[in-house]
Amino acid sequence: MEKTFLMVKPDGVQRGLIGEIVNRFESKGYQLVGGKLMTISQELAEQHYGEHKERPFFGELVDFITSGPVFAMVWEGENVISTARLMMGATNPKESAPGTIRGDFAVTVAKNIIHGSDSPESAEREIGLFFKEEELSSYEKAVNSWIN
Ligand code: DAT
Ligand code: MG
Repeated sequence: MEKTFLMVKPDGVQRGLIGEIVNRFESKGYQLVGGKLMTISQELAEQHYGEHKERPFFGELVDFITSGPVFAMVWEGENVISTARLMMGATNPKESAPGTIRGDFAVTVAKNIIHGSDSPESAEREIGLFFKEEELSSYEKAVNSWIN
């Protein structure tokens, strides 16, 4: 089953949005297979956001993502990578539709509440950066036959 890496950023944790965000993915019908509150090191931040290292906002982005605890998660389900991106909304909250996480809870691009992998390759890479294999649970829920 497809898996993605999602993370409530430090602004989302400070604003008390972990439960709201977990609830959206649970209610949708996706399954949580890993989760932890953690503080990201400078090194992990630079690896995670490596694709942006030449961008002018890179320093600010690394400072922000290391500024407080994040809630890192792995979610599983059919088409979860691209559907989670839809549920998050556009990167810039000025363009995120109401009803999406960023559309409902964020105002500026630098503090946009949530991260989500953007492709199967980045999902695999990011899950590997944040989680050891033994930190992920594989389990069946009886309700799955009513979702898939
Ligand atoms: P996404 O998080 O939607 O995958 P991204 O990978 O393009 O977006 O950028 C990573 C993060 O960097 C994004 O969530 C917020 C920050 N960011 C992007 N563009 C920015 C900008 N122009 N100014 C400040 N921060 C920006
Ligand atoms: Mg991205």
